[in-house]
Amino acid sequence: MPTANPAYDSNNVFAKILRGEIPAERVCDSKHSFAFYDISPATPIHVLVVPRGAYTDLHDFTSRASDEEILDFWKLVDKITAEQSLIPSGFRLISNSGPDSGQEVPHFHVHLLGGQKLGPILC
Ligand code: D5M
Repeated sequence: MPTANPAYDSNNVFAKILRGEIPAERVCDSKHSFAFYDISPATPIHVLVVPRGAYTDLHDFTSRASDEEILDFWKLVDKITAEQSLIPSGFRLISNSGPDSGQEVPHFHVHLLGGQKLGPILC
């Protein structure tokens, strides 16, 4: 993994989950990535997928992570949605990035939402 981004706050809640300092309800994991249930689900199934490395947002992840980490991450997303059939009748993938998005936790993550008929994308 590359040198930590100086803008990365290692005290964020997902960093603590990854270090095992606070609990999370695991969905599945892989060498470079971890998936767990959102603590305040917006839909009946609401999973968060994070890389284990210290990346603040999508651009930070894509520009600094290795190809192996990036492939591992998207493969885990695909495993949850396709192989594991956790969200069998469709899902939505969202990643908040930067202040305008309302990103609360400054560790790159994607939300996998499903388990109900979803309405139009919110603005
Ligand atoms: O979304 C951050 C998400 O992280 C938000 O949906 C709540 C969730 N969250 C916060 N703390 C926890 C813990 N401890 N476990 C599981 N989920 C958590 P964002 O895209 O940053 O706005």
